[in-house]
Amino acid sequence: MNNKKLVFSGVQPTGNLHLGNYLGALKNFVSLQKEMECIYCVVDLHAITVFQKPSELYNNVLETTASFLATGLNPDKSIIFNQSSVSGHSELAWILNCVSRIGWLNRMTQFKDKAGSDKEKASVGLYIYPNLMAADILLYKATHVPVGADQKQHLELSRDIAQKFNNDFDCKNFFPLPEPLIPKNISRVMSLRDATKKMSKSEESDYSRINLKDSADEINRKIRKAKSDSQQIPDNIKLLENKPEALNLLNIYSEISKNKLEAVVLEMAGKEYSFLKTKLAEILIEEITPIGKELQKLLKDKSYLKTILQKGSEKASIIAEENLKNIRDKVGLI
Ligand code: AQP
Repeated sequence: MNNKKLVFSGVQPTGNLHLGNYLGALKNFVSLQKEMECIYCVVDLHAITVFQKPSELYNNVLETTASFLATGLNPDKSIIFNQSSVSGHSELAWILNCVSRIGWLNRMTQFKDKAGSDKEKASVGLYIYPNLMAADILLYKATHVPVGADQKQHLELSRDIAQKFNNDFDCKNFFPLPEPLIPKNISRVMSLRDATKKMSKSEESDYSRINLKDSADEINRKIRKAKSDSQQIPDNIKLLENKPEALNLLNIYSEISKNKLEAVVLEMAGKEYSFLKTKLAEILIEEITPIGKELQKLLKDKSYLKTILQKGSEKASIIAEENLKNIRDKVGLI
């Protein structure tokens, strides 16, 4: 078996990237490119599982690419490309649609959340999205996948699909079983308006999230308006169990300030939440606004962004084609 470590992950071009994408995924992407070979993909085929206006999708693909670069991904170190430009993703997804089981997909909670109460009206693509995600990863025989906690279930499904393929086609270890790399401290950043939901691009209220493009004023305003608690900050984390909004703000502060949650709670104990909010806005502005400025600069040169995607796509296609040849062979396709 090939023991080479290879990282793959993707981000949907469905709008402004936010603090959740940054802490749950992008920050990890950047540190991994120092240690391993990495492939990072703007997953445009995933985005269209929910209708996207074509002109908005086009711009969002470029903006997600710019966000990758602005947070520190280096196209000379990592392969950066958009999913639809390498047709092997769709081809392998079809093969894996035939390996994956309907019962497995029926257990996916993200489909239930995104389809809402009227599942009959959801696209077929949204339902089989996890099979495409498995194809994204297995097409490159990736061994490690940095994602936020919300993607854990999909990644487990990718492992099940890889295992079943290896069994069905009698090729033990052909596909490695990909390992999730989920941030330990803050794996799920919650909405600033309702901390029972994750921070998300598609949430209607812009006040629910900090976007990478937000100005210092916007960050300040959003943190001030964020839900917290009317009581003072307690000196024990256990007392925050039923206060998800307060816990979310403290978690974000702990992650950005690189201090343990316990230490942050002790530092803030007895203070009003307005005190935490002032400090939190300060460190967020320091961390996020330089990314936003770089992002705005990169967006002025769309042809540069397209060149990055094209070069990445050429590199990704070479690996994908080589693996697809072997996959077709295993399945018996001529
Ligand atoms: N709130 C979050 N906390 C931690 N990690 C998160 N991620 C997303 N939201 C959070 C991680 O970011 C990566 C890219 O996610 P995505 O854009 O491909 O899809 P998503 O998870 O569906 O993100 P959104 O923002 O909620 O998009 P929409 O609203 O379009 O569905 C993934 O690794 C994800 O775990």
